[in-house]
Amino acid sequence: MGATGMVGQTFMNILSERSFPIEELRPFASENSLGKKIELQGQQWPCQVLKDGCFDGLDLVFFSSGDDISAEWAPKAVAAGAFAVDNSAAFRMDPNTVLIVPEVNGDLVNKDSKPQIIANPNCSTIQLVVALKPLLEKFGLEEVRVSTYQAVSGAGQGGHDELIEQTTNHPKPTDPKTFPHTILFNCIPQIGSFNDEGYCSEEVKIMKETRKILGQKDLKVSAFTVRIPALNAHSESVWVTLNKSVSRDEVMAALSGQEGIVVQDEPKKSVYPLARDVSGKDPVYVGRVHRDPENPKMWLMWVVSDNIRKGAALNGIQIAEKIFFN
Ligand code: 11C
Repeated sequence: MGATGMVGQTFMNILSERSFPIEELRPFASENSLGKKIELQGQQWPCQVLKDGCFDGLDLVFFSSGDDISAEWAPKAVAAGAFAVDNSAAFRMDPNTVLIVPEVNGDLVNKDSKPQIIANPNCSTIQLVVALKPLLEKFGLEEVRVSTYQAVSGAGQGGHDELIEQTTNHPKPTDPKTFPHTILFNCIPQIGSFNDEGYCSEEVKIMKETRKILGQKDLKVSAFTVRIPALNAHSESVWVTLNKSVSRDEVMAALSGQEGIVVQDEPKKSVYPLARDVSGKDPVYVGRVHRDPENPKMWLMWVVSDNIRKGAALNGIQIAEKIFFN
C-alpha cells in the first residue's frame, strides 16, 4: 500500500534487485493512481484501491501510506492471513507489536512466526540502531545523544520536489508547502510537530524506538533532529557513552564486524560517509569515530544511510526475507 510513492517505488526496485520470488503483486494506491501499472519482474501489475477482501490470498502486505491507513487496514491484512509489514508509526510503540531491524533484533521473527503486524522503524532510528548494536553487544551502552541532518526525501516526493523547485527558482524560491520554512540554503530544526517538553515528533520517535529495538528500556537517549537541503540519505552525529573504557581499535573492530555496516574512516584524507555517495546504497556507513577528550568512555561518530532504502523499503524487505526464507 503506497505503491506509487517514493518508498513504494523503491520497494519494487529492491524486490527486483533481490529477485524476490513473486507469484502475484497487488500494488495498492490512492484513487488517483487507478489506471496506472507497476512493472515488476517483466510483468505489468495494475494499481488497485483498498476495499473489503482486497488482501485475500496474499502472504505479505507492505504499508507505506501514513498512520491512519495502517491503523485501519493492517489488522485487516492480518485477519486475511497475511503478514503486515508496516512502515507507519501506528503500531511501533504498541507493546504487542514487534519493531524490527533485522541486523539488530531480527531473531524476534522467523519462518515459524504467525501472520501479524511487524512494525518497520523510523528511518533515522534504523541507521542509528544498526551503528549502536555492536557497541551495545561488546561494551554495553550508558547513554546516546544524536543530532540529525535529514534529507528532504524523508518527507516524500513533495519534499524532494520542493527543494528542486526552490533551487531551480533561486534567487526567488517558491513558498514552502511541505516544510515549515524555505529549505533551500537553510537548516530547519523541526521535523514533525512539537510536544510541551520542546521535542518534535521525529525526536520522540528516535528516543522511544531506539530503546525498544535495542531492548534497553532505561537507556538514556536524547535526539535533536534537523532538516537540511540534502536530497537523499540522512546523516547523524552521534555521541555514545559505553559502559567501559576501551581502545579505538576495539571500537573499530566492533563496528567493522557488524553485519550491515561499512566503515569509511580516514578523516585526514577527507574520507568519511557523505549523503551524496550513500544515496542509492544499502548499508549503514560509519566514520569520524573518535573519543571525547574529557570522557574516556564517550565516543563520537558520523552515521549515514539511505533513508528510503535501509530507512524504509529495504528494511521491510529484509523483514520479509526473515519471515519467509530464514
Ligand atoms: C523524515 N524520518 O525524515 C521522517 C520520515 O515515522 O516513518 C519517516 C517518518 C516515519 O521526515
